[in-house]
Amino acid sequence: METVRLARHGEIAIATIDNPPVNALGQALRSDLARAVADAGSDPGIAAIVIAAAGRAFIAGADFSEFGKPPVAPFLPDLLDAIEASPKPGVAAIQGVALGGGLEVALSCHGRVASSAAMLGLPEVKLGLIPGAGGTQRLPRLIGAAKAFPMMLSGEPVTAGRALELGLVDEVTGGDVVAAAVALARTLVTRGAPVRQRDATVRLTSADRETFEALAADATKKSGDMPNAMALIEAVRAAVTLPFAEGLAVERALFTKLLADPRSKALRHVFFAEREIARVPGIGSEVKPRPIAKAAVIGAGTMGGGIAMCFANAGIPVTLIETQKAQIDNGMNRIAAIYEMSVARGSLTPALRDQRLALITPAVGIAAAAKADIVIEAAFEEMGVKQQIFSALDAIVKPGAILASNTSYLDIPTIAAANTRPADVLGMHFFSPANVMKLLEIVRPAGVADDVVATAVALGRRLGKVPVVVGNGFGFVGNRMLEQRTRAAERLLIAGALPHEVDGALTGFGFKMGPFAMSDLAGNDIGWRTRKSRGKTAAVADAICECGWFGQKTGRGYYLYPDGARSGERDPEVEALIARISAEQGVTRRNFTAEDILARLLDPMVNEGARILEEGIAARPGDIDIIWLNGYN
Ligand code: 3H9
Repeated sequence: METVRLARHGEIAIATIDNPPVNALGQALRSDLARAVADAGSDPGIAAIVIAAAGRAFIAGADFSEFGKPPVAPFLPDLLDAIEASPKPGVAAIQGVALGGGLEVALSCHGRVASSAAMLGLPEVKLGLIPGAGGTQRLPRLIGAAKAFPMMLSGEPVTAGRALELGLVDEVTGGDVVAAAVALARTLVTRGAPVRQRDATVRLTSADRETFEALAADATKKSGDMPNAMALIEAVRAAVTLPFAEGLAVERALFTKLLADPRSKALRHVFFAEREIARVPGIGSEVKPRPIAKAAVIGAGTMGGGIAMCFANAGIPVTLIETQKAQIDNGMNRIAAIYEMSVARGSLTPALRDQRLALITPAVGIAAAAKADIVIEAAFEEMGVKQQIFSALDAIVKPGAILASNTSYLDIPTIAAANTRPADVLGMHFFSPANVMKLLEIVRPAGVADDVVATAVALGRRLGKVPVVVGNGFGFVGNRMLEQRTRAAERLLIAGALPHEVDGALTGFGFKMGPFAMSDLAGNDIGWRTRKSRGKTAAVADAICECGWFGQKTGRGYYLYPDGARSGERDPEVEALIARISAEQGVTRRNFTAEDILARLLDPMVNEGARILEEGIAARPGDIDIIWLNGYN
């Protein structure tokens, strides 16, 4: 057998799973495990079987890469039936994570021992699914539906200690988990016929059922639009009301249906894309990042301040640089106010606030960047300003220091040309608010050294970001696609739609915000300034800015924000202004359905994404998805 080693410890068989990297239950493993169970079952010298595993995971669950392909026997539910039905007790020796199908294997055993570092969970909901190999039926029988349901609904794994409290495992050990499992197996042998989860009904009391129904009602209120949450309720209800075999059939039907749901397919695609972005084409593990002990950020505006906070939050000392004392004071006050808000909310302790603030050194003048291992420029979005800074840095920073620009659109090689060390220059594009948003586009121009890119990626992770390496080109990936949507949204207004209709279509689709609410939040003047610098116009957007309606900060933009409101109200004046512009352009306004609006907003983005791939600005389609998930919600 390739994925399971069978050994003996006296009358106890030990089947050790070894299917790197995470012992996922692919066809080969299912087949080998089925054979190991059958061999142990038919061997008269064997009294019990311990299922153990090598590596960092006990079993990470079903093998995702098989989902969507025609299933090949042996099927996991059948294998678990065989383990459970065996007249010889089976004991799981859980040394690492037991997730999804992995925990379901353990649940089909007659006893479970976990090492103290193990984590156990049924995370299927996070993939738009529910457990599909008996988890929804066996877990409620083992620990009660009132405890099993929330565990499956959150999908969060529990520690071994918590698992013991829940009754999910029989024993937790800080020592040799296989030896402890062998000892438990011997005890179970002396007790006679093993207790099977399918027959266990002692926990399924009417009180348990009532608590579960109350939790289910609450979940329906909160997640009624989530098909997996609703399916989970149905499956657990089957566990507490139907015989085991019927409950299993209900679970199977629901699981199969969810597997084909596009939302689940998308979540699985994201799982792999998240791991794929760690692999930067052309940069292998032999490329070592440069050490980063000190940083400098140039520009203490909203972006620069947010970036400095990222460093402080990660425990890296950072010098925040401005040209004038008044500007740096403003910047530091803004940072202090943001930390203060976190303290008031209870998400940050005063001690941690002080520690973080102490890591940010305010300074006036670029010479303060001299000792930094990395300098991130977050100054005004103008090529001349950026070139001046990069030219000045040349004479100041130490050899090997990395020079990054936080530009959202500008050409990195043109910025780097102001400097004699272009191999050390790249883009590090943070998203606003920089201390919150996870996305970090790392812009890799031709000519930058590989170890500089590797350093930026490693640093991005240290800062708690999701770093995605992209090529150089106007707006890189995220903003380049966003620009297509922005233009389409403006065209929709002139053609007949209103701001709330456009925003509503996008939020209905699943975005957290529509383009006009987002522009009002960020400040409409930002786009206005960019358009002017590029000699571009947008009739409605320009007219709104000409009125001084810059968005939330001025109390009105595309919407009205009376008394500092955070969400906008329709503004009849804006709607009249839009109608006037349509008339001026000779456009007869018409109605749009939400579907029409979506197509007009999203199709140009999809096309732009395809062009981005074609030009090699993004390495893989999944990279674009990760950018949109983490940068634009
Ligand atoms: C399920 O079980 C359904 C059943 O109820 C019913 C069935 C009928 N399959 O994350 P990492 C790969 S649903 C295939 O970087 P870590 C991963 O792509 C399943 N591959 O390591 C990566 O590959 P690469 C429920 C998988 O140490 C490598 O393993 N289970 C799977 O940070 C290392 O992964 C889950 O949802 C898989 N199931 O974290 C658990 N899992 O190196 C999902 C991982 O080529 N997995 N890979 O990029 C995890 O949460 C984490 O991977 C884990 C390890 C905690 C296990």
